[in-house]
Amino acid sequence: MERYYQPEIECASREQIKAWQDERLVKQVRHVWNNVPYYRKKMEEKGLTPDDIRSSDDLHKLPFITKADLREAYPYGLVAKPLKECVRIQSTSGTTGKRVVAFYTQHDIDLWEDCCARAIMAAGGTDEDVCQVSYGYGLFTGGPGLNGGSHKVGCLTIPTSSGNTERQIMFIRDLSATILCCTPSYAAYIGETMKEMGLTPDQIPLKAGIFGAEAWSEEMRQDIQNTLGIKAYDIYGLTELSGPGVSFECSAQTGMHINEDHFIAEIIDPETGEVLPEGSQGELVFTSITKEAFPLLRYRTRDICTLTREPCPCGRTHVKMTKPQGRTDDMLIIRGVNVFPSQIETVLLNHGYPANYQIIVDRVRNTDTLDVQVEMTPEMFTDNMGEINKRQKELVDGLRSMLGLAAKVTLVAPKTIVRSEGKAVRVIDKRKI
Ligand code: DLL
Repeated sequence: MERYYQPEIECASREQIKAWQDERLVKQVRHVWNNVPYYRKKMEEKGLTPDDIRSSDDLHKLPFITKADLREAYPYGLVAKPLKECVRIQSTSGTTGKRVVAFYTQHDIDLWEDCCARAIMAAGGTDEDVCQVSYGYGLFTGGPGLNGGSHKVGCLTIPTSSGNTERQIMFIRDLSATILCCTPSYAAYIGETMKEMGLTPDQIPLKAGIFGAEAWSEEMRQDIQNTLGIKAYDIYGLTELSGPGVSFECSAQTGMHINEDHFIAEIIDPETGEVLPEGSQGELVFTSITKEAFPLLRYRTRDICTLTREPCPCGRTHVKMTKPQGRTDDMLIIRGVNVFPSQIETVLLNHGYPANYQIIVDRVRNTDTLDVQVEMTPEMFTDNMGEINKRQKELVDGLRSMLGLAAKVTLVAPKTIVRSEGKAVRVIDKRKI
């Protein structure tokens, strides 16, 4: 049976959703115009005033906002509420440049946690469940977001945060956790550790997992589902918009419903900025229409995906996004060919390898090189060079037909590639361009 947290919203008619979006967008534009000089300036540069935005049909007129804007306005330049009304910040990991700091009023936190509660109930969660939150807590939004959602559903919540994998497994077993929330790469690692401890899926009480914060393929989903004996649901979000729960998967497991009462989604051509028709693949752009402290209008996520409003068997009416195929800034251009790490992962998993791999890109004598290091499982491990060469060649062929590119593949011994407890680092680009 499909479960909803807020059925009157999640299953509302398309007309009702559009009416909410129209009204909230108009209000939001006035809010930022009145309270954020940075936005007002950007709108003025385009010759716009709030009167030009009368409904969501006018959304395309507004300027985009990008990560560069967020950095320029750091730390307080985009805050739309007096600081005394803000109660929390969260922040991205910020591997390059300045961190992005997002602000929340109590109302913003409430709505964010509602979105996470919707995700948990869509994964079958109820107040009878024990939900272990193994996303990192702290500045990262994963732990706090799912923690709040779990409380709203009424689950018994175990805030383990990430790390200490054997203790994670101990809690899952001792406290009979039924739902696990963490990154997919950490879920795979937990599964691997359970196997090493001699545990089979039927000895583990888990029934569902809510995994996101990084790209993961369908093949990886199958792998995790089999190892943990659960149904694995995807969840998407970003700090700039609140955190996890911007969209989430339902029982159909065919894309993630975007919480359209809070976010308006568009797909644009990343080169030209032009809005693309429904069904086209492109860059996802979000406008947050209910956030008070840190509202973003037409924020370019750099995530690449497709939107669909085909009716969903779960009964939810909100638009669905496909799993992000990658990020515009994740895409590697290797000898002129566009390569997404997710394509490489698909080839590896299709050949029976686990998702423990590293992609090393370099430039040698003006030519790009692509080296994929792939870990063997203990069962497939061999030191027979003939056998290793044969398997490496199979993967090279598989990658050539997926990417149209010659790659070098190196099979490495089990446990050589560092495991991730949060977001996995798959790509090392050594090129200095
Ligand atoms: O990763 C929020 C989150 C936490 C989502 C827990 C889901 C679960 P950031 O650290 O700001 O926020 O990173 C946001 O991560 O733009 C995507 O590129 C990527 N991402 C998030 N969820 C998914 C997903 C959190 N399900 C960036 N699939 C986003 C693929 C994802 N990529």
